[in-house]
Amino acid sequence: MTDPATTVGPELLGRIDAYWRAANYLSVGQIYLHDNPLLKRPLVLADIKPMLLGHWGTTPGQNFIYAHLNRIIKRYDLDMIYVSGPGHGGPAVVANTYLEGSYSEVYPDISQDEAGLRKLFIQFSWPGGIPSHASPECPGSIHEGGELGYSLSHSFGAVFDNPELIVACVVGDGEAETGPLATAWHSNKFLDPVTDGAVLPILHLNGYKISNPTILARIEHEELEQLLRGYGWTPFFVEGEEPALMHEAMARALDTATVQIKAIQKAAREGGKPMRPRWPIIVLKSPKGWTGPKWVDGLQIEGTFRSHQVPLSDPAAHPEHLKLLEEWLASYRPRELFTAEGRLQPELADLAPRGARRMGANPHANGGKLLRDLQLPDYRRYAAAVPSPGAAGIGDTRVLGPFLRDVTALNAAHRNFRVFGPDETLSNGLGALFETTLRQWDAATVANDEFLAPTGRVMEMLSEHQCEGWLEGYLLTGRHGLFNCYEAFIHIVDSMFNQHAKWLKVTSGLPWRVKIASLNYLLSSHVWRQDHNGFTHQDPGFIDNVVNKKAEIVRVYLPPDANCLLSVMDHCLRSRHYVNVVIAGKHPAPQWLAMDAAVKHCAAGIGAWEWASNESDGQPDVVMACCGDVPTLETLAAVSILRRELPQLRIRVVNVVDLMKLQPKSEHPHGLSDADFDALFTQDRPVIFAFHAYPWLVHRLTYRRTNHQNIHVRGYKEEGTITTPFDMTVLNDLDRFHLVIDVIDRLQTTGTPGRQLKQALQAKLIEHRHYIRKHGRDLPEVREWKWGSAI
Ligand SMILES: Cc1ncc(C[n+]2csc(CCOP(=O)(O)OP(=O)(O)O)c2C)c(N)n1
Repeated sequence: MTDPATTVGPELLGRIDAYWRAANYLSVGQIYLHDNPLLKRPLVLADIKPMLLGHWGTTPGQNFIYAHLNRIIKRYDLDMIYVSGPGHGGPAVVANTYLEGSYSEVYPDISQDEAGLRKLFIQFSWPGGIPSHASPECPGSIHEGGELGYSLSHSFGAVFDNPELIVACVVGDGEAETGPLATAWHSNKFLDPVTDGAVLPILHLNGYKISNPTILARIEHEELEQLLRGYGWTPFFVEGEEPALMHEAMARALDTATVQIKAIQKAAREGGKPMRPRWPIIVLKSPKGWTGPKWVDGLQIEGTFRSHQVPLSDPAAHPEHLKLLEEWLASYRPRELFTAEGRLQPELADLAPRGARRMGANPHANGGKLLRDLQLPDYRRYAAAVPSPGAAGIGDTRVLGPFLRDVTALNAAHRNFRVFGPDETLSNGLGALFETTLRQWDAATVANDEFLAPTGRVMEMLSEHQCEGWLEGYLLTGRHGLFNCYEAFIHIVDSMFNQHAKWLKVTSGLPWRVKIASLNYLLSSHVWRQDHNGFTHQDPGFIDNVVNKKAEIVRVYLPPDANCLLSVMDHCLRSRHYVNVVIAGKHPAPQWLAMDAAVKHCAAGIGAWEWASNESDGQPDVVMACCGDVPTLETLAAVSILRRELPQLRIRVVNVVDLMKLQPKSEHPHGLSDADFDALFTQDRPVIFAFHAYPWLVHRLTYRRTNHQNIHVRGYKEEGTITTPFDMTVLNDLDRFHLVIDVIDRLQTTGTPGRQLKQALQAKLIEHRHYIRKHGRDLPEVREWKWGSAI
């Protein structure tokens, strides 16, 4: 490998320094200036924004990195995007995309002249303007970095199946203390140098967080180096504060890293031998708030935590700060950098890459541009046979498995579909995937390992954070995917989901951002069937969090059986710019709808099941509603008892697949109109609603409906343990016997037969309790119950 260091001469480094100064100038301008953008006259108070908001500390380091990345992109003709871990340094990405011209292309109003500069400055952290982070509004960004920790995972997601792409990922040394980032270093064991691109992490060791030192900056140099090597990286350190020396060191490090990346890829791609490379990483140790005010009000600012946000506060209250600000801005020598008209000097503008090579214009960072539709097989071909309701099923996700297998196979050539999961793909019943693909794994393998290969479509690491972050990065760069997870542990990524949903909301309002594929969750091994694991694994609350998010973005589906699951999943994989949550069981369970009926039911999202109901004149005495596979089973079993024991009772069975149907139309695009809701749930009849998750959610969604006061919801009440499947429902009052008792209690009209039935069922519940304790399994009549057998 040649040492490329000597190839960057002083003239070029001098221009890079000027470019860096220009970006720093624009960054300070964004934080402070309301007018006088080129400092053509002395600063006065009226030139300063009334509210000073933003983060300076991280910004000059990121400007430094961006300027140097521009050089290597041009030198090696790299296809590169930039991920800003400390994305709160928004001024840096805005300044750099403005300097390279991509910003003005997206926002022509922010032109590359004095008027545009003025607007650029005013809009930052300004009402009606742009946020202070590397927000979706900023071209080139796939990662806001507001909530720290996900930069490396996003970066790896972006380069999977993008063999020519390199993501330069700035990792904050504070960010590196987060759990997700700490495990993300291991992503290098999952990257195939043949079929994937590369991530070049740049650990930004500026030493401080908001008001604390960072751990990585306060361990010995050798210890940090060992840590990074231990994670399988080859570190290159760029350390100091003297700009001229730092430019030289950074240029050398980047050349070396790029040459190494290219060499690794060449060897792997030509050699044909599986390998796990020790990819390069750069550690940039530079002062926080570099080039900013050194001391203010007797306190050191540059090189300390005090530079994190706005180093010079409120010049109105501190007139001397105005002078300091002017000196600070002038220190970048703006007249050397910009023409009198406010354009970047041509010899500096020339440093930026051209066209789509500019990091703000790279189509990978606007993934919808590259998105191609998935090829989907006809899901009806995978249907479970349902000759009549109640037919035996093998486990709903196990029916879905072959469909996903064939989705994978059909799109293998395009390499644009992956399934992610924290070691649960087999456990969740999706083993059929391994008939066509393997788990991607570049670490060592030994005899008896299963389904591991350097390249594969299934990504499994026991980190829900990585699965989520990888998938988000994969989707944001224009591909498709599915995250399968135990229902209880998807909570681990509650917050990541939040951030992704926010991203989707904002980008859906930006006409230049092209819609991306939806983020699809398949939650299995759910609360009602955690027979192995018990209470720790029982938590259906993820969807409580999900429905907080914008109605335009979130969809929640609870298919009652396998054919409905197939129909729902086909729909989700075709959809764009949503978060779809699908909850489905993996255990053998009765099937209700043949495929044609399932398609119709899922298209409607909710509906009365006439075959299970016995109302004749559209005037039921009671509505038995159910949502989720186990609640549907218990409801139908309850209905069969009611129909047998209280045959005069008129019952309507309503099944809900699409949870958002419950919300009013004004609140969610899927919501039923009030008239339709009333037609299904009546205006005044009791509704016994058996629900998969926490019962309050149904109340939340229906509180405005006419008949809300008559809706009685049974769901998970945080009663769980290792017990029989039926006992789980009993513990939470969701079982068939409780549901029947609920009907009797709500209807005062069942008279003596009702009272006797209630008594018999109460006795049955006691019998159940004794039986399971003695035999370790459910009563024969529960285990062997079949729809139709007892009606
Ligand atoms: C998950 C999360 N926790 C806390 C914060 C609040 N916060 C914003 S910036 C910051 C310090 C970041 O330090 P570092 O990653 O080193 O970035 P830099 O020093 O470059 O600003 C913190 C704690 C956050 N944004 N995200």
